[in-house]
Amino acid sequence: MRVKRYMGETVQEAMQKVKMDLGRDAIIISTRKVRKKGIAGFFIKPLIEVVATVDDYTKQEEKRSDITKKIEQEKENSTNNSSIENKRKDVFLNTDINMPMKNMQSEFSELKTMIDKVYNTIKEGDDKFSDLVKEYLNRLRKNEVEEEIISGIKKRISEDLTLQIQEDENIVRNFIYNILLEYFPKENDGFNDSSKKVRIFVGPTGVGKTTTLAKLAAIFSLSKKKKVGFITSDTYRIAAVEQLRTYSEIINVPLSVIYSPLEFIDAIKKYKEKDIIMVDTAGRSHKDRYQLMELKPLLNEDIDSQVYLVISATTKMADCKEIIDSYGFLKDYKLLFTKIDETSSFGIILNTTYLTKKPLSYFTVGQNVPDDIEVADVNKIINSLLGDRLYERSS
Ligand SMILES: Nc1nc2c(ncn2[C@@H]2O[C@H](COP(=O)(O)OP(=O)(O)OP(=O)(O)O)[C@@H](O)[C@H]2O)c(=O)[nH]1
Ligand SMILES: [Mg+2]
Repeated sequence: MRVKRYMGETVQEAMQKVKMDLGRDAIIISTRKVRKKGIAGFFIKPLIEVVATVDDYTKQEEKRSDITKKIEQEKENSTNNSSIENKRKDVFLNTDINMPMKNMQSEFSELKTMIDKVYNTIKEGDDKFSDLVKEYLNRLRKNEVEEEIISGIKKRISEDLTLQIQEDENIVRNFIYNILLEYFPKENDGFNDSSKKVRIFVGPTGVGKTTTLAKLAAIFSLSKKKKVGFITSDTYRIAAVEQLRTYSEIINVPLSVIYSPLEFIDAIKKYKEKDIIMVDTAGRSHKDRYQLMELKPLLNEDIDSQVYLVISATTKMADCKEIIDSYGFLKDYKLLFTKIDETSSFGIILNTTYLTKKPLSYFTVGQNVPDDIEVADVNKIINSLLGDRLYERSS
């Protein structure tokens, strides 16, 4: 790993030097203003010092190919042994390399969900429910709705609907619809909502925070004629700042890059005349609590902000539970689901709302900026859970 220091008169200039020298994947370790020592230093504009590094990619590649060679060798050695012994070794090798211990917990939780599902479906074989009700319960299961929610629905059906009434599709569908509706907090963000000026987007890596922020900024600024400003604290990789800078140029929205909590407050002050300030943050692994704590200064109590927890609809529910847990330190937030176009099971949206009791804000349904975003529509989600195909693309 190479660690180097770069100086510039502005952040952009120093970053340019980093990029030229280390490439786009450079990782920024620190950025600070430096003054020349002594009294004279106070009369000269401070310089910007950026300390950056880049992972030694080739070493990693070498390591990887060493591991591959080792596996090949192990496999070759074992071809002479008995087939059972072979299989045992293969399983051992695959488990060892592809399934690190930290994933075991999530695998276990998935297995448990599967067993619950099978058990509950078998139990439904009794005479308490009509085939129609069973069909609807299975549609929910297909959408990966949590068994706890399904059990609640079954309880209400067996209490309130006789077997004869359970044959009426309208009644059954409406009954389940209304139960599901209770799980979604009412408050929704429209594109016209202007209750909060500062909007902060947080969430795991790669879920679509920056793209979503650009979509919303384009709508607010171009269609709704609002004055929008961007702030990003994602200075971890150069490519991340550049991604937002590109959007800021296309949409014609100013961008402030901040490196410290103090600069955050300054940037907010600078955007005094703006209607909406959108704050991008670095994607953080929910498994890294230390990294998550870096978000805390942005949640400054003196700044009235709306936080959006951005989650991809393609996330496995076991992982989603961990994400919700690790962002539990957020006082209040709205849920924003991305990549709805990439899934055909919508249970995650209901399950997360049920577990967090947080309202939905927006859904994103593709990569196009700004078209592929919509105000979260509870009605559409519930109908999708009940089997309608409303999020399918026509093209
Ligand atoms: N299919 C699909 N892709 C999306 C959607 N939203 C974002 N993406 C894609 O997801 C990828 C990651 O998007 P980003 O906006 O960079 O994600 P991010 O959360 O800012 O990522 P980090 O800042 O690295 O944590 C890009 O290729 C986007 O085009 C969506 O709704 N549907
Ligand atoms: Mg981003």
